[in-house]
Amino acid sequence: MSAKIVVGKREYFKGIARISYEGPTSTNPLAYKYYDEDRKVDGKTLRDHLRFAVCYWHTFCGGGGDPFGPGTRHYAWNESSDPLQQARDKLDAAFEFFSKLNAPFYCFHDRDIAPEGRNPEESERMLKEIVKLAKEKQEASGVRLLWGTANLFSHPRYMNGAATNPDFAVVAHAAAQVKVALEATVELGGANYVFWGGREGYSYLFNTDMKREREHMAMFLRKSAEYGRGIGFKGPYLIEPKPMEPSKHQYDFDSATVIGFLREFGLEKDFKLNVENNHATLAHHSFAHDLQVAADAGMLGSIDANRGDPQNGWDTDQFPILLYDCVEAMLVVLGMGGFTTGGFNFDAKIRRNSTDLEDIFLGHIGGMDAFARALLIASELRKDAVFGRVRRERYASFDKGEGARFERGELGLKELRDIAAKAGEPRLSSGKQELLENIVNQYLR
Ligand code: XLS
Ligand code: NI
Ligand code: NI
Repeated sequence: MSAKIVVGKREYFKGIARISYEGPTSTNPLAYKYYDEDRKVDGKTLRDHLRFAVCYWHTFCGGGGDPFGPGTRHYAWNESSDPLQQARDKLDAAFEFFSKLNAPFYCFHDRDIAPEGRNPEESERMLKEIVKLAKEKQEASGVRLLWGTANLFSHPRYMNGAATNPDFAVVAHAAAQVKVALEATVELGGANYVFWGGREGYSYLFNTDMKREREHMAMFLRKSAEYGRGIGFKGPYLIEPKPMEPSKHQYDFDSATVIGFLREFGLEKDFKLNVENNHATLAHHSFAHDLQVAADAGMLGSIDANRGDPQNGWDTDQFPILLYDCVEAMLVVLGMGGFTTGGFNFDAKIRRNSTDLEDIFLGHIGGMDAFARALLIASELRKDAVFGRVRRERYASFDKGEGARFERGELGLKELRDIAAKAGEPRLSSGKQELLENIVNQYLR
């Protein structure tokens, strides 16, 4: 079902109506060219395949500030000098935006939707008030919560980490925040709960007990997971890997590191991964690589959809528009059978000099169209006889005979040596990379 448009006391996006599908030849910038939400691909609608979410932080909290200068966008919903009123206005603007864009989901940090108070009680009270209003908005619009999370990185108290802070008093504060953020997520029917540990890492090894910090992080995650289950949270907890920024050495470096960490501490049943394109590239992987690592472990929970800049070494969080990247991602997602609770969250922001109010619509339309188009292409590619066959056939020698016995663990080095001696030098077989690359390009239409 499409979202029902909800406008608060004041209409923030005047002159912008529902964004609808108009097809690839449309010249209307405020229309979808590929995201035809009811169209079915492989038995599922585009809406259910992609489960798009808008993030609160970049879209409604960020105004374009960077380390060299302040924000350039002065949004009307940020005008009130009373922080709680500002939060209410922002909520109105956010739901007007979600519903006009017709995005089925959204995501937030606790501090995006409500201000930080002078103490945990005050912060809790304000968050609860906004959650109550958000619930009404969700019901009125049909827009749902993909995931909630706690901001454990902005406040100065977290400068040495949150769960991994060397000071126990800070760890307790972080826990107080996660407790309420979990309650908010449950109250709003969130499908997942995310942990991104931006400050969980270190900058100098010789003032850091890394072993102890990682153990604290595992304990913190275990206690958080237990609490969430106790209040009825059924979805997966997701760790979002990132190698650096703001910490130099972030403990959740990449998919492989996080999977190892979860298994090391016995957390793999409750936790999966939320993989972000720009974080994968900061770890010197491709997006598809980190997705595949998570998928192979049965732990690809959700995606933060964005893109980095090939020349920059930081998280530029641009909207994903590179079709080739998106197709590779969709091949992995379709290959694992699609999402269950997860989706594509646009953890992406418009550029500092994108100052028109419509620009946040244009960014999201571009990202949604890129993934919709990629989904159609990836689905076709997966049906291409040659494209599928090459990978399968490369491993055919393990499908029967001695190869199959090796996979079953029936052959030791002694037997393998005798097999090699008998068979002689193996025939070289081509990896057929260029063939596959050319086929992919043929489908990019
Ligand atoms: C920052 C992260 C962050 C998480 C949510 O780089 O991507 O935005 O997605 O805390
Ligand atoms: Ni990021
Ligand atoms: Ni992210």
